[in-house]
Amino acid sequence: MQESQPSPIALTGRPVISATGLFTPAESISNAELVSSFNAFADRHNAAHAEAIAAGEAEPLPYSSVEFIEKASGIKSRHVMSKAPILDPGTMCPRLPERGNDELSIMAEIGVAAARQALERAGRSPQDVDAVLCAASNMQRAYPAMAIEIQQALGIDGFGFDMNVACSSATFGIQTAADYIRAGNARSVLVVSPEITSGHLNWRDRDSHFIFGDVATAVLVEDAAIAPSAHWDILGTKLKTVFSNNIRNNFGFLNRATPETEGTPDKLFVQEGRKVFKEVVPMVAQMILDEAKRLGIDPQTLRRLWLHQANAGMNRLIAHKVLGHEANEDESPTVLDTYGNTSSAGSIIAFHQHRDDLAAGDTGLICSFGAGYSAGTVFVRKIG
Ligand code: CO8
Repeated sequence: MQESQPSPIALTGRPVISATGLFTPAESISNAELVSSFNAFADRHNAAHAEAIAAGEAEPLPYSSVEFIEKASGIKSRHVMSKAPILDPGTMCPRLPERGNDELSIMAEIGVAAARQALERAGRSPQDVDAVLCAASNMQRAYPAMAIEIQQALGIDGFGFDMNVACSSATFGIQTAADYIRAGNARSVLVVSPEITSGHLNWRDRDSHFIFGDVATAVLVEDAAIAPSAHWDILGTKLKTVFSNNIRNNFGFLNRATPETEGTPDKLFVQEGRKVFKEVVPMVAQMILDEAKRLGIDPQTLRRLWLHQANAGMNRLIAHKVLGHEANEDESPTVLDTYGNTSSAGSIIAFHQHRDDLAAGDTGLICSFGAGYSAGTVFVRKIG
């Protein structure tokens, strides 16, 4: 007699967020530590160029300030993967020891840690997952894809690929995963965002040295039919890109550092922060309002906004335009103070840490914005 096979679950094609995961590096740098290191570097630089400065041929480097950083950005501290070399005024960048090809890469390692937590929280085993998207601002190598290494480390049978849409990588990843579910091409997709931003930040640039921090997040997007009973329905996703040079990093395989170009600032993160602020706020607020209208959601009824964490002032303005009043910390929580800007991971950290108190039926918005320009919205509703 033949053994009976378990009957396959009928899929719904409705994507939901089953769980999220977070990896936070153990080390962190306070504004005071950061500014002290920068100012020591400025002293060294100014001493080395004292003659040119005295002759009026060069400008001295001004000091950075703790007060400015907190007031301009809302950031008080950031986590990093390699603290001592970043703070050493003679180094001022992370030193991450090279690993052999048979060892797990550092980006994959922190991605796996976040992914394992998401799987655990969903009560899911890696064997249930069909795909891994590694969605982040910069990959540590060209290939093989970080996503495939994460897939291998977790023991997932399926497929994976990398995607980079700067700070919007995670929301673009969530929509891509949701589309696989909607099309019936996957039942369970991990969107992993390991962000080692400390490697592409110019720690010698006073205008931006305070902005970024390291972290990894993971979002498990699944068909509602197999999701745990407590989950978040994805009501709608929307993506937008508009080309801008105001946030740029020219590092790439076609312009490898030579002795002449070594350390040139354009091979690291550069931005026109003021322009970004002015141009992105209205673009994102309008995008949220348009998408809410399309979905038939009154934006003023949104229970919580988990916004991209780049600047506390930007979030205040966007939240005000969306909700119609000044948002409090409960309506638009910030993780900027302790994490800094973690690129694509920021809105996911906020969602991960600030959602358990919401009631079933509450509707909220995960929203990212950043280089490209790029922006993504994911409207979600709590179930169970
Ligand atoms: N200490 C003291 N003073 C300072 C400092 C400092 N560290 N830095 C600047 N100042 C001074 C300036 O010299 C200037 O002085 P003055 O008026 O005399 O010329 C004054 O402060 C004002 O400077 P700004 O105009 O630059 O200051 P803002 O008030 O505009 O604040 C911010 C600067 C915080 C950068 C703000 O403009 C901002 O947050 N803008 C938006 C940034 C943003 O959202 N960027 C998106 C980046 S995320 C992304 O998509 C990138 C993805 C890639 C990730 C890679 C990671 C490395």
